[in-house]
Amino acid sequence: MLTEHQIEQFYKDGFLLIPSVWTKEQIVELRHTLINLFASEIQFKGDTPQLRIDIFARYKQLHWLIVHPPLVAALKSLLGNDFVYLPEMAAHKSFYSSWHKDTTSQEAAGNIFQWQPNYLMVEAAIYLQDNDEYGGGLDVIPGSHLYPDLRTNPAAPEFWQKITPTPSTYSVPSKAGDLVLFDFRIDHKATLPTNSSIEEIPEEKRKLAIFLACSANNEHVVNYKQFISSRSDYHYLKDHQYPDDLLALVKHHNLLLI
Ligand SMILES: O=C(O)CCC(=O)C(=O)O
Repeated sequence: MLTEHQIEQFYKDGFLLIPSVWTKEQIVELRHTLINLFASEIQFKGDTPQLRIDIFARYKQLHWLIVHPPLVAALKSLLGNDFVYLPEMAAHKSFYSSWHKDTTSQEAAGNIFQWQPNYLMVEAAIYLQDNDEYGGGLDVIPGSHLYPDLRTNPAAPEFWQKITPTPSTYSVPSKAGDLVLFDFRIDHKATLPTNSSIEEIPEEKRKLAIFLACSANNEHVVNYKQFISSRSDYHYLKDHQYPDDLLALVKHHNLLLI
């Protein structure tokens, strides 16, 4: 469960680092699971050598993760006891995104519901290595979840220019086992290695990460699902179904998965 101070910090900064949500043994197990997953042949349209999508529908060995009590407690504190897991759950291997908001695409498509006062969608990021000179974590612009999107809104540059102090970047110092929660609207990117090229990163430090999209339980869940279902790269959502054993597990824990 998060403290009031942590919740305030999240609302102010747009992200929160929560230490030691997983044990060292669980991180070793997750790294092992993901290494095997990425070593196996691509089976599903939309997957790539760096990306596996819809991971909870497809991989039973990961089911325990979404009912992991410390994760669930953190999400309930922030999003409410009836929070919703969204159908956007992925694993990354050696993938490095550049600056964006997770609302950039929906905004580019003309949606504005992400700026409604009750909108609250977060990404629960599980980085399976420390964020250090090899990268492997998240860079953010603290506070930018409240600033307009520079990529979609013509008025944004003028807005950003007037902000004091000038917005700056911050590399979240996460350790393997920590949880990073970030608002979909925060400007963020993957932390790059500082001393080596991506190819030179030692195997045990190779970036592996899992992202779970979650929301407060309100009308924007339907808005977002409608938006992603309309995207051609989310073809897995056509006739999407979770397996019965996952639905039973989630129900047993009084959680919601749409
Ligand atoms: O690649 C990363 O580590 C950052 C995650 C990200 O950009 C995203 O989930 O939108």
